[in-house]
Amino acid sequence: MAAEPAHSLSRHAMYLKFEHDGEANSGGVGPNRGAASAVADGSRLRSKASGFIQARLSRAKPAPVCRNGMRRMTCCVETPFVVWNENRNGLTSSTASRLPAALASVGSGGNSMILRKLKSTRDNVVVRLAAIAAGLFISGAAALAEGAGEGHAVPGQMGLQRGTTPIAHEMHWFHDQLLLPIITVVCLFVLALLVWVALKYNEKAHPVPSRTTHNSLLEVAWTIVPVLILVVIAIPSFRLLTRQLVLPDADITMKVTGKQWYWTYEYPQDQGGGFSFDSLLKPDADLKPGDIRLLAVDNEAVVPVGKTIRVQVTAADVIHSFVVQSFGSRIDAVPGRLNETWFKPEKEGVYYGQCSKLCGKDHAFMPIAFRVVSEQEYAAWLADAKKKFASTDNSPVAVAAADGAH
Ligand SMILES: [Cu+2]
Repeated sequence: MAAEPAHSLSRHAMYLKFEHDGEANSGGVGPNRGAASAVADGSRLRSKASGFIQARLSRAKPAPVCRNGMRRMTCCVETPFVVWNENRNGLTSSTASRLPAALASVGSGGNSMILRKLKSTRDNVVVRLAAIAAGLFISGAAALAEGAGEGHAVPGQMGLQRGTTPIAHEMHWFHDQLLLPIITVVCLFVLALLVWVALKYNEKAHPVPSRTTHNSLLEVAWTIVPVLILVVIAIPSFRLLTRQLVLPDADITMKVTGKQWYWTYEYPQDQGGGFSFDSLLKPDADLKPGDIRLLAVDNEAVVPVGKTIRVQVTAADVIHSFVVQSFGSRIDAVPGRLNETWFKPEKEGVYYGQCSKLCGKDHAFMPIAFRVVSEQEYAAWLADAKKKFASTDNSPVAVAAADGAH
């Protein structure tokens, strides 16, 4: 029997011989009483198994029902795993070399040996699946760590843009350390339950369904546990929202107005400015080396590093939304209403954002660009900007709302 080619028919034969010989012996009824004689006579087994295969292939007879004790996973769950695995991988894997030996052992009375072989094959599958899962997890984590761009997204990035303000750090902690682990555990738990139910309580393995309808402890648990999870999420969530929306004392206040389809930045006179300018997407033809297509603008807003910047946000036409991911800032720009957000950049650089409210045909083409510079550079820029933008708006610009009047 060892010389027999280990094609799928043989594997199937092994399974059928091993598990359903009792049925073959007794005409399809009664307990598994033919097993002992099957071990004693390998050739007889083979012919019986072949008969079963023929019956199965021709579909003249329904699939054999397991009579080997419904609680045993090895009977109706394990073997499909073997067949599945072999069909998927062909016979190139190490299991291929083990199968002829397993078949040979039938003739020498090795039922328990087959069982061990099957178990080791199942373990192999589990190990492989675990390896795949671990690989995905590691590559995902690496992508999360590497993919973060400084001030903008990068191709192939997974995860959030690197944060550069206290709020952004807190948001990232909330997402990476709290939400992601919770959703991962919940998903894996639900997946495990589904797999368990599908394998253990399918029609084949569990032909007589349970009549259980209530389990008070279980029902209380699946009500209380999600509530507790939501409470655990809600506490830091509300704390973060509060920190975002309650503005600290600001060093600089500026005003940003969303328009179809660009942004206007105003630096009030009482904040050292007294000018405003429009900031439009740079067309492809104007891009210089280092510019990022669809993010670079003609006039960037400039702010000093390490200062608390308060941004008053409104719109002139339709609703826009002021979002700079690296700052953790997101606030709607609503015509006739003055919203506020704030950020305190920790690092110099250029940080990009986008309008995040569908506002018309060029919604995708009105980026936000903030250049964070040192205080000296900021002072120099202010002086230049006053001259550069003075002609565009002669009316003095002042902070729209008194401090603390929000
Ligand atoms: Cu917009």
